[in-house]
Amino acid sequence: MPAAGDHGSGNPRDEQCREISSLVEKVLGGDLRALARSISLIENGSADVSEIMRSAGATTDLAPIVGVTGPSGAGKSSLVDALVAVYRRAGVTVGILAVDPTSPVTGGALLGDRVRMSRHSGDAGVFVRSMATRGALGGLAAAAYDALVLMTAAGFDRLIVETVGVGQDEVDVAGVADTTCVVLTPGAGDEVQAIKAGILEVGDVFVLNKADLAGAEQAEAQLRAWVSGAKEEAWTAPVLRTVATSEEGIEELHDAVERHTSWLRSSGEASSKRRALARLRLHSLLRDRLFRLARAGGFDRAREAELVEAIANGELGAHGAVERIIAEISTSEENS
Ligand SMILES: Nc1nc2c(ncn2[C@@H]2O[C@H](COP(=O)(O)OP(=O)(O)O)[C@@H](O)[C@H]2O)c(=O)[nH]1
Ligand SMILES: [Mg+2]
Repeated sequence: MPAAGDHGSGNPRDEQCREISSLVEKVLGGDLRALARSISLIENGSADVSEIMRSAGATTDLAPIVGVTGPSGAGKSSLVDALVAVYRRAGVTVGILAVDPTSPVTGGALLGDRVRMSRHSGDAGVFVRSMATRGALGGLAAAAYDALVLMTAAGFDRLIVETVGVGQDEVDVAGVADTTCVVLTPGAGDEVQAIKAGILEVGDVFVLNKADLAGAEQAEAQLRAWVSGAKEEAWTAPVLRTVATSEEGIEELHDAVERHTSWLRSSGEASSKRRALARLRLHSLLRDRLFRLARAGGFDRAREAELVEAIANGELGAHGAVERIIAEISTSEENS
């Protein structure tokens, strides 16, 4: 807060706040460059993130989020590109977030994505953004969510999150989506077998892409068997066959996604999903903030190294170490 008598001349904190609110003002007005800049701040774990998100307001009515997840090379970006074309024909605007925790932003996978999405470049109704960092405030899923909130604030009707790979990070990010499409291909049997449990659980729509390749029939049968054996729920996850490159099955995919979106609303599932997500975000942001507080309060890397050493040597239990850290932070708080 500015001190009393401050006339705004040169208080850097004040200046910063004004800058952030003017940036967010532009985002709310649909300025895509401002949107991109804000997302960069989020991605870099900037100290201004809380201020940005506060200024953007509590966007409770987030645009529906479609998650597209599955192994690398399955055709996710190609499918997203084709799906976006269907939305655009209906006049629906789309914000896309491609999340790849494994590669830097300049990496090959994302570069490929940009090329595949290039047909929509120049269309102001489509916003494509990559996000790669793990360092973001509250983790990748929280950063992805904040980016999607800003896209909603900028006026996009539909949001799509493409997550590369199928590790825990990606499943977490997929958890942000309202409707998760799991994309698989024929001949990826072994790979799929290994990750089966995780993806079967998160999938609302299953897509067997590259249905033009040999083995599509068997792969589809296998996938159907797995899906029907998975969780028993009110929503029956459809299994669709697509050829993203020639846009076969894309209208069906679009319809399945829209059907799931309507079902979420009518069944009340949407609000319980949002509530679960709100709790998750709250926890991850709180953990992150408390950790930063600890860092600022004396639990620096040197102190951390000492404690780690002590725990590893058996001189101190991890629980005992945490007690000490808390005591040390409290002391530093009282002295400040
Ligand atoms: N034969 C065939 N190739 C496809 C299909 N969909 C995508 N591809 C190709 O598969 C490769 C990987 O696609 P991409 O969309 O980048 O996959 P992602 O890594 O899952 O995003 C590209 O060369 C695409 O042209 C399909 O349905 N059939
Ligand atoms: Mg891709």
